[in-house]
Amino acid sequence: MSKRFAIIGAGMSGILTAIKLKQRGIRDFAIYEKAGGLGGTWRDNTYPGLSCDVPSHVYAYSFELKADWSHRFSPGAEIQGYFEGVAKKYELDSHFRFNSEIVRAEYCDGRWHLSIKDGATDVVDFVICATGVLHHPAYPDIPGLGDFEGACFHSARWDHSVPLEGRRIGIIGTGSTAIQIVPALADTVSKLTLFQRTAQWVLPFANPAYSEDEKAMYHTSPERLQQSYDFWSARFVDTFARAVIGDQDELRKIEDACRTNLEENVADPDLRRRLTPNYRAACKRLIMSDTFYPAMQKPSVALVTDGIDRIEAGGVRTKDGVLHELDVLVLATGFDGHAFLRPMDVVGESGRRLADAWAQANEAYRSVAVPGFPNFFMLVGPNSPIGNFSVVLISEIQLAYILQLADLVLGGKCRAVAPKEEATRRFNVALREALKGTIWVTGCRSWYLDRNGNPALWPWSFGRFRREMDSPDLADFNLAA
Ligand code: N01
Repeated sequence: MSKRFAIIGAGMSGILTAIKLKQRGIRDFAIYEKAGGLGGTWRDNTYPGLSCDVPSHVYAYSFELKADWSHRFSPGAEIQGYFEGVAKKYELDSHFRFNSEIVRAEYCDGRWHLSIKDGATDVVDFVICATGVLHHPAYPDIPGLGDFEGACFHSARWDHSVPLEGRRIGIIGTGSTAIQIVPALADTVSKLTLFQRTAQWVLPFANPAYSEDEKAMYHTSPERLQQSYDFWSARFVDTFARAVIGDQDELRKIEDACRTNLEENVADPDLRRRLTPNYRAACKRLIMSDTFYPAMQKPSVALVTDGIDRIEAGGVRTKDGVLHELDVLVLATGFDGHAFLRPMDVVGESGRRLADAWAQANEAYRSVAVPGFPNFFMLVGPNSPIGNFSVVLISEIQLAYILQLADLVLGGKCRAVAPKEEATRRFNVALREALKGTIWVTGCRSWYLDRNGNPALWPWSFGRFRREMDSPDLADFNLAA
């Protein structure tokens, strides 16, 4: 009997999974998506200035490189268009089940029984969760948030019906998102107030447009396109990825570049002081921008560093007593990067709940599987190397690993596969130990850190990730006969 797969999530990882299943001749699968369309983060985020902070040539499937990206870091709408185009090319339409949130997945009699929010059900042999990381908006716990009388929305839920031209806009937060919004709006609004709780290190990365000649060159020469993919991949691996896990030389170069950027590009000493972070560069996700500092010095833009006391009908009142009057308030306050599959109720063998297994911490075996949850896999799960590399390549590597495990079942070697408790514990002990040597735990607050203060990232090199994910060590798995 053929085996059925459910893919949960129609973003980058879900589309990838569907393509790879089809390429293996597997047709019996559905892609469940709670929203009304595909694209994940690129569907949800539409804020002004949105672009990828990973170069376009590497933010693409390795088997589906795109020659005609408009910019080195392409705009969000273009990336969304890329995923829509790829899904169309691979004829995934009939597999999508939009507006179909899986609320429960229960392993029963050797199969996964899925309950969808609208009451529908499905029974499958494999579940591959592609539910994303930066997916659940984090709303700030600031008194009076509901009292504001103007328009107020999260950056990932941008309300495009709200006019911005000539109006007073406030932005809370100074992460990658806010730092893209500020330059995009600085010339449109009458006043833009950026409420900064913590300053950011900013690496000056230019975002040139690709010329028509360059696009034509990449189009006619797949080798050159591949070279560009390899170049940007290697650049990440050799610099940034090494720095964050402890290469002090690389880290120093990044710190120097950030400091020089601030010193050379922010003229006013007081503004420079207020934009100077008090923690080490790359402790938080590093910001790449050469437009943020110029925007912050425009007459229409104000930086507010006094803490927020409360939000009132007319605007934001800071702790110094000043009311910053606003027409629109944008919450660029990030995401809960630790929710993973939640709020889905996942029940594995012997009634074991994922919520209980993860009550203390999200612990997985090499980010992709959890003991007691057979034939159930995750892409970009806990401790994936998301802080250091292109998430697309990470997902491809993890999926190739997962499909090798699925092959054991598909090939009749076993009925079900799940990691052993002991192997998972061993992996997580080593992980915690290695995380102590990373830049992420050097004393800053960031979305990387879980409630125990542990970064949800991969603390080793990219080479090690590739090696460990090349093929499963079957001694670490229970193969049910
Ligand atoms: O969110 P963040 P983000 N009062 O968590 C502040 C990816 N990304 O959406 O630093 C006041 O980084 C908070 O302050 P502090 C990228 O991986 C990718 O900007 O905690 N302020 C911080 O400044 C990125 O890392 C792209 O003190 C409050 C900000 O809100 C990740 O998404 C583009 C507050 C949150 O920053 C998240 O970035 C954009 C409060 N109560 C983002 N609560 C692309 O490549 C929070 N803050 C497309």
